[in-house]
Amino acid sequence: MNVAVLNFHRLGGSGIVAYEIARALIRRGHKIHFVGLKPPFRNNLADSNITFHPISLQIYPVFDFQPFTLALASQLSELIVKCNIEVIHSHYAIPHAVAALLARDIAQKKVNCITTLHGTDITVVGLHPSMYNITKYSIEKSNHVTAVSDYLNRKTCSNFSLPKNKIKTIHNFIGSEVLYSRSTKSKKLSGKNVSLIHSSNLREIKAPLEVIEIFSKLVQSDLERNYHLGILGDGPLKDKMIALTKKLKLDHQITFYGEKLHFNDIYEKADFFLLPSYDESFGLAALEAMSFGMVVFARDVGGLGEIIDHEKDGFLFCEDHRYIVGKINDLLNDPKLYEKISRASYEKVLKKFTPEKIMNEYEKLYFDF
Ligand code: GMT
Repeated sequence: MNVAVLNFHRLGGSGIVAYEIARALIRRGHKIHFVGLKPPFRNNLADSNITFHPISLQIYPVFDFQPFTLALASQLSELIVKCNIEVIHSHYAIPHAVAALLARDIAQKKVNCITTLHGTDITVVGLHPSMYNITKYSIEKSNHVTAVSDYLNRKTCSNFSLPKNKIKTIHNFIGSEVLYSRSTKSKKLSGKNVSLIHSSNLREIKAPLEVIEIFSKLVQSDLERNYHLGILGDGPLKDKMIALTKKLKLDHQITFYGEKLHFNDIYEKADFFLLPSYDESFGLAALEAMSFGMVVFARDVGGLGEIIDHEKDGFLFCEDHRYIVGKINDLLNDPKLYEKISRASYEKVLKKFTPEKIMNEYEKLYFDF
């Protein structure tokens, strides 16, 4: 099948998921057409079954804002005809699903419009009064709508007064090239050196300042060990994080890596992952960490409980930082327990979150038209 994929090219969970779905579809013999301003962040356009179609924008002084959605819809409608597009898979309702529906109407062809909801398109953007009606419309008019967790599914149905069977939950997964290349299937603690990771877009919702506060309390709790925290990603709170790091005199123990395309070497060596987000429809960052056997501590919000079984393959916490510090110390003092949870975390990914498990569900929707 010829499948057009609309997604945000910037580093972020939805783009990563769009790209991994595309790679899995190629292995199943489909042809993928990424359509957007730039190729996806994690891209390998060397594959002859992937084509990138750039969208051009008209710069015209009358426009206060360039109408990207309209340009996308217009150029996508041409591609539907030229490339015989049978499926448009939109990641994020706004603006992608809307552009897909418009393009199909313009082209007047039979095209299966599939929309995958990732989180903030529903919990933030779509709920804003300026976008509510068009978000609801894009969901109602798509042929199939998927959400990356039951949590997001329920929330969308309730926020937009949709029937319960309108949306199908399909969890995210870890791409097989990434997953099966892991050299560590479970981790062992390495004596006095303890390494922690946080990775996000460093926005308010990810509570990245709390990551530094938790780390500081951990360092204070045992001055005998050598702790290191690695921060991956970039975003609006980075400067405040750097200032807090300096204030707490943690400069030598915290590294800001920025946005990193290749992070295997860092993740392979890390023991714990911190994700104190205030909301997280799924938490792909946590799943990626688990696929390296890291022990994840995540706030008990959103869809994180659909990934982590508390105290079995990771930890879900509420407000109290003392809980995290206490639990990390317990695990450091009991390396066998640490290893058990680390192994369980990797095995959970293998058992539930591989393309082999998830992709059949997407493919069924592609053919159901
Ligand atoms: O986490 C973000 O803010 C980025 C956002 C995105 O669209 O890239 O992530 C959302 O989609 C990811 C992939 O499905 C999920 O793993 C994240 O939980 C979700 N973010 C939020 O719900 C805040």
